[in-house]
Amino acid sequence: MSRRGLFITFEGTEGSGKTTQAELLGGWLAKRDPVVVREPGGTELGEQIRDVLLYKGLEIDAEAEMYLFMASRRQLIAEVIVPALAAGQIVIADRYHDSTLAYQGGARGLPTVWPPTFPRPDITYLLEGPVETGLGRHEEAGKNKDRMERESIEFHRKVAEAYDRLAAAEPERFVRIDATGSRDKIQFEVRDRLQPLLDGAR
Ligand code: T5A
Repeated sequence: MSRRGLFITFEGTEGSGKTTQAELLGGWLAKRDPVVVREPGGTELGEQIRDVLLYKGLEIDAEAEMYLFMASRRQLIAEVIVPALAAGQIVIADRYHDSTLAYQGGARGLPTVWPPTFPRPDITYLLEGPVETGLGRHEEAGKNKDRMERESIEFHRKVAEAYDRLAAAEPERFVRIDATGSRDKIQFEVRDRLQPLLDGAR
């Protein structure tokens, strides 16, 4: 299948500002009718899996957890991402497979792979900063902790270290951004780094 769209993903630890930036970018690109999705979720099945993974208070085996995140992703790919890219649309994803590589691979220590049927993003923004800052933002906003956010600070540090390794291994895809800057400053950088790809996609 030929791909004509542009696939943009946002990654980072808890509260690093992915949702904020994905939404701001979606607004900026509104004239191009981008598709903005979040993970886990984004489809009926995915939203139900999200609920099971984050909010049901279930004990979930680490490998079962990984397959649930990936099942949600596969449904999103089949229902939304591949059709949108094939139609030439821009897809903006708030988390994608790098999250599984960082959380289930890096922090839980599971062996992970990139399934060949999962499209590779054209560009991945990694929002980087102290894990305490992101967790602190959630506390300030009064967000109820989900199952993953209740993990230890060491767990979240391992996630950050895994992201660091992923970005170092693929510098042509990853754009590292200091997540401690203001929302506007980060968004400016996001747009600036995207412009060459947008020019190329015209
Ligand atoms: N997970 C997910 C896995 O383990 N494996 C996987 O494969 C996948 C896909 C998802 C959880 O599942 C895990 C990772 C997660 O633990 P979620 O609720 O979707 O759960 O959690 P997150 O994706 O981490 O989303 P968060 O809401 O936690 O954080 P964001 O999206 O990074 O941050 P955002 O934009 O919501 O901002 C957080 C707060 O900070 C403020 C915002 O207003 C908000 O209050 N903020 C800023 N404040 C100051 N300066 C800035 N620059 C700010 N930007 C945002």
